[in-house]
Amino acid sequence: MMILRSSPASPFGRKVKIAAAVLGLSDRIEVAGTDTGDAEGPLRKENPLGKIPVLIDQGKAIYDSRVILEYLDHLAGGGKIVPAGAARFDALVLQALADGILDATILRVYEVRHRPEERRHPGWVEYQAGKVERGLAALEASPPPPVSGRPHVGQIAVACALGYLDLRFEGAWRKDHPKLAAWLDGFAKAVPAFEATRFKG
Ligand SMILES: N[C@@H](CCC(=O)N[C@@H](CS)C(=O)NCC(=O)O)C(=O)O
Repeated sequence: MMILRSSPASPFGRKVKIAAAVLGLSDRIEVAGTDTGDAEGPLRKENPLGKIPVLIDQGKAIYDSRVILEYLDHLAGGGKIVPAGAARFDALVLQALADGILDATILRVYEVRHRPEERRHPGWVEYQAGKVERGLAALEASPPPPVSGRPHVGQIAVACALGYLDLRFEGAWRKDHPKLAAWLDGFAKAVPAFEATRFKG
């Protein structure tokens, strides 16, 4: 049995859960709830960066989410969610864009969660928000290919990024990005694991 260290609301952990589901590997993975603020638990020994998700397989720690998705694809025989050939780089760049949107969104969330109000820096928050806005604009101008059958890593990552914006910013992105909203609806229909992994806290 592999262990996935994650938390229910983690969008990067959600990438791994969706990937495992579409590859038929979910029953080989046990999810262990993990608090990234816990200095004494195993997380910081397994991943010195103290970030989730981490996948433990036979005592070996695998991170970050991109590497875990690649690893699960390898376990499933390869070329399933990480396409082979030229399509590989389109999928990986799409994943990098979606992960970058997530990184910037998470920094905005942490600014409020971890920094006292008088020490917040609006210019820095706007700088992060700009990354999200430009990323969403690029995706609206050129939405990911619709999902038919199994999604690839780029499509999984975009769905998790949009799902996280829904969770933390009440779906405000939807109004100005109708094509992307329609794309996400299509993803949700094609990939039941998306709804199944939604954080309902
Ligand atoms: N590049 C990493 C990002 C992971 C990440 O930012 N995880 C967040 C939770 S969703 C985290 O662990 N935050 C705690 C911290 O940054 O210390 C990945 O793809 O897995």
